[in-house]
Amino acid sequence: MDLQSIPAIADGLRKVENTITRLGGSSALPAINEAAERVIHAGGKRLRPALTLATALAFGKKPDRRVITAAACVELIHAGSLVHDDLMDGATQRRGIPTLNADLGHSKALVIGDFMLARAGLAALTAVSRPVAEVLAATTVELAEGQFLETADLFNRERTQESALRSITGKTAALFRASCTVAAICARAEAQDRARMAAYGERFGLIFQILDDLLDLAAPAGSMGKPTGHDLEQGVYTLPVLRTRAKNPQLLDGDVPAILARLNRAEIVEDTLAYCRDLADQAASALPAFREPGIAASLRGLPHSYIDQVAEMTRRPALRKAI
Ligand code: GRG
Repeated sequence: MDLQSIPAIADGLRKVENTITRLGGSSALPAINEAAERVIHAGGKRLRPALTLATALAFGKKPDRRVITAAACVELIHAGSLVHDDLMDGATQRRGIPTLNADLGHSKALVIGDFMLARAGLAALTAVSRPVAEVLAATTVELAEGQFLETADLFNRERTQESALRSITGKTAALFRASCTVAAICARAEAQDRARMAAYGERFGLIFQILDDLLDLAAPAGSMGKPTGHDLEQGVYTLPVLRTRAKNPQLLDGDVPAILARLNRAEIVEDTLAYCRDLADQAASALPAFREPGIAASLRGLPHSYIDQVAEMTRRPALRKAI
């Protein structure tokens, strides 16, 4: 399922793109604009702003300037957090081009990530609404906390599943949740429906991160642009690994090749996909009764469709595409 194949979403995303470009290029300092624009234009699936647009449309709200700006702010926060993430990981490539830290050094990358996050906050406050700005500010806090929890647990063989879940809820699912919530606010949805959309977005975000973690272990070698077991190498013991460790307490003993040799690829794929399918059922049943049944059906099917796509990727490497 591809949200971007829905004409109203494709049209909205073109406007979102213009707004992100304008915001990313709005510094008084040309060097900041150049760096921010490079990150923004390097690509990315634009899944989060597509979710914002889909949610607004599902509530019968046309994507007006506020909705478009809210969607652009969500993507700008995502992009800024990726700049910080690359910095923390010492990553040299993202979206097929050198990372800012590799190109400009640690300090400049740090403040350009800060600029993107702060610029999104300012735009949300001045061009959307105070409630949307509050949601995005609270989400940025959660992103930092989620990432902190992951950092605090690096190489911790006693890491619990609860701790991993809490971390990914903050570092990834919170922004998916916000992508949906800001649209529900713009559409003046009832509080109950906002909460339902938030639950949907959070579950979808968890699925998205858990499958990202699974692909790190189970995608065919060379298909992800990084070596198999990169997270393990970095000391991040992800939920799929921790669920496997529950059945095999010695799993994390020894070095990364030993751990990978102990992992039964078929078993971890099957277990993780089943776990995600349960979350996808929860996401679908959280959805409110919408005014636009077509978009509602797309939202309902989206998490399962993404799971199917990843299941296919674990079998065949060439299938990664925009959803
Ligand atoms: C202070 C806001 C703030 C951030 C600092 C570094 C950090 C804390 C948070 C980052 C958390 C992080 C990197 C989460 C990963 C989320 C994820 C799965 C990213 C990949 O998303 P895609 O596949 O990327 O949608 P594209 O490139 O398609 O946009």
